[in-house]
Amino acid sequence: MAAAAGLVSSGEDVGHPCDSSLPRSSSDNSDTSQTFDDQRDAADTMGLGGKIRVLVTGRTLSGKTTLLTKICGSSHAAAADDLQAELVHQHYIFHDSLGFQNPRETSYVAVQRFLQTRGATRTLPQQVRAIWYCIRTDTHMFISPAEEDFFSANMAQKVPVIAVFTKYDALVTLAFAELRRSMGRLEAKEKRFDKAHELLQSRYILPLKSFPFPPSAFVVLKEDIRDDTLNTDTLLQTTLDLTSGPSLAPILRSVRQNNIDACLKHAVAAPIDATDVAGPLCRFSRAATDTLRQRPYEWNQQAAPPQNAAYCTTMFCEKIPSENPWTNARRSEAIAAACICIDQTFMEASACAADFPAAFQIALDAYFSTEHSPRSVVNKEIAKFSPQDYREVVDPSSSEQRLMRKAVPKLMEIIKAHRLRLRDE
Ligand SMILES: Nc1nc2c(ncn2[C@@H]2O[C@H](COP(=O)(O)OP(=O)(O)OP(=O)(O)O)[C@@H](O)[C@H]2O)c(=O)[nH]1
Ligand SMILES: [Mg+2]
Repeated sequence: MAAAAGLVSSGEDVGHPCDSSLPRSSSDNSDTSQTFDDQRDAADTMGLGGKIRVLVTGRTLSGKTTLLTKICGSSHAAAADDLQAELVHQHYIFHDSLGFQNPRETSYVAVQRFLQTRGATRTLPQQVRAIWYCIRTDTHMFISPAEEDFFSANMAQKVPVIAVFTKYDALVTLAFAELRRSMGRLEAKEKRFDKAHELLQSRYILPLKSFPFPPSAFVVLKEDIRDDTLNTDTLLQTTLDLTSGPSLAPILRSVRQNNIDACLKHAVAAPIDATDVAGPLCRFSRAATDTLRQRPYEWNQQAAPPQNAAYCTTMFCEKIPSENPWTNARRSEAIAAACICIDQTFMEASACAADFPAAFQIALDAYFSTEHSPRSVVNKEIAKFSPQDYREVVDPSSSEQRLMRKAVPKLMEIIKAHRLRLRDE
């Protein structure tokens, strides 16, 4: 028999993070050893040797649980209907979903929620790093409504998807039957594998590739999954290729973004009453630096020493001079400007500028530039706040009866909606 598993095609290139349109700071000394870099982050992560979290999902009765039982051992079957259950393998942590055919099924909605929740987590080990989307090839439904939805609506977001074709023996039998209509038994037997490969391409792979968010790779399990001879080497190697090195960069970026966003509420709420408008800058910068510092694989510590907050405060105050007294709107504009520029610096500019202050200066210049003027759009939205937005009310999202100002969540929404992105993704 042919190889047990076949990689049909794979791959998605992630460009170098510094191949960007970001203007270089004049102080850039091109000493790349001192710069923050997504790719180096990715390399560091590999060195940590953490297990890779994989979601196994897809078509009903496509052999997902059988496959995982084979890979992880027989104890798995008992937890097969619990998506949260972790199946621990030497190098992987698997989650086994119940299958679906239609996007309205509860198991599909559960997968959707699971991916959203995991996507919002703040450490790499908590993130789903790959999805095995299993598709059985023994039925007449080549592409299901669930697949149409999954690969059109970008359900996987930044997580690479491997389409895993199962029950391939049935497709070979079908290929043989089709060939028999026009040729003798011996000839059909000889040509049945080529014909099955052709059917796989035309009925499954080409339609899947035509979706807006297609799988990153396609793997065929050519043997019966229940057989002892099942070989999963290609599947596991493809998973490793898609979850390490440069391929990891989008997930690392999203973890970093989640961490910065976690600091945002405090960065907005604390200074909204304060007279010192440089406060948001320092608070946000310190909180974000401290948070990211705890996770060395997500942040290069050298890139943001704490004293940088002081340099950045000076630069910031040159753009927004102190006012006495501050109006609510002016204070909100300053908070938004500080948060947007710091977010930009942590997320992008420091990947290419010489150091944190240089990167922050680039962000400030872009935000305050008259050419693009993101600042004017943000300020127009802040101008729509009413005086009541700045008064204290009970925070409905808090379990304790905590007081907050409506302006805080509104400002957070505005900041998130107007992230300053200078680099072409
Ligand atoms: N012919 C054939 N049958 C298989 C293969 N793998 C699994 N099966 C059978 O297919 C049926 C479904 O297998 P499961 O592993 O439970 O499938 P699943 O995808 O986990 O199903 P759900 O969780 O209900 O979506 C079982 O009866 C298996 O014994 C295979 O490679 N070939
Ligand atoms: Mg199952």
